[in-house]
Amino acid sequence: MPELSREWQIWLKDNLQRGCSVASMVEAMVSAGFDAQQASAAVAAVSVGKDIPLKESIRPPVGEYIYDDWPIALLGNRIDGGDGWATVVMRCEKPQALVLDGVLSDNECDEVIARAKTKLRRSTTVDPLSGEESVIAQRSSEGTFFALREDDLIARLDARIARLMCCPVENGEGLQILRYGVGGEYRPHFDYFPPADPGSAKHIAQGGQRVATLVIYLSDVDQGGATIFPDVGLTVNPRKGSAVYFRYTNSQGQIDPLSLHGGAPVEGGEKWIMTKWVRQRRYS
Ligand code: PD2
Ligand code: ZN
Repeated sequence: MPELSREWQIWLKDNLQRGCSVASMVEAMVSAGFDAQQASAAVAAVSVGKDIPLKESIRPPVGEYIYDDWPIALLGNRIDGGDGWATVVMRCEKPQALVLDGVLSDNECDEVIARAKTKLRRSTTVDPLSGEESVIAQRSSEGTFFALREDDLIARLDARIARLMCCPVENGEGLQILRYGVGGEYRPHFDYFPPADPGSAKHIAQGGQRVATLVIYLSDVDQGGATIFPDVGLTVNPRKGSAVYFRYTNSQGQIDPLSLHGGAPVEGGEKWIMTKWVRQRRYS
């Protein structure tokens, strides 16, 4: 039985669910560099519901990742956002994660939602093979992006977030806004581009690997919708104006397998978030 990375396993399951033919999937795997026999065996196994062992070299074993000192300007339990302070209410060392209160005011949350509402589209994820954005069941939300410093409000938020995350504004991608209705979720995934995936190269070419994420909650959620880190049993409940920060690429370029995370299904009400991803180098 061939060994496959987590990303390839997800890709196989999603494509089977979408009704792709076995032949087209084998062909895609072969053009990504797999041996034809191995590709056929993998597609055949997944199509009859068999588990394929995970390839350890692609999902690095826990313990190898070296945690840098916190690259965040913590002053006691607070971080300076330039135009206000955020409070650290939870800190996790492995993976490096912080829960922050007071990142956005209620008015700012409402204003961002109002601006995003008119341009929502079904969310996409990066196809591990081609690197193209595609709609998959893995991610059932609607979303939109704001260009860096798109308007005065967004520029103020980009600047505050960069200060909180301790990185240049230009290393950040444009803010992404997501809305999940009841049942909406984002199944566990990594925010970094898996280095072994053929589709990652074109994303890493601009600005390098993703280093850290800040998920800001723009709304309270009546029930469900937590951000979860399943490998370490961490659950962060959404609260309007608060955020969860996590870091998964260290100064040596290693990636942290414990940063696996997801958005649990919303069970009541709706969930709005704003996400900032930061790269190793200037991105925009
Ligand atoms: O909605 C979330 O809580 C969530 C969970 C995991 C968002 C993201 N990842 C993301 O935007 O990357
Ligand atoms: Zn994520």
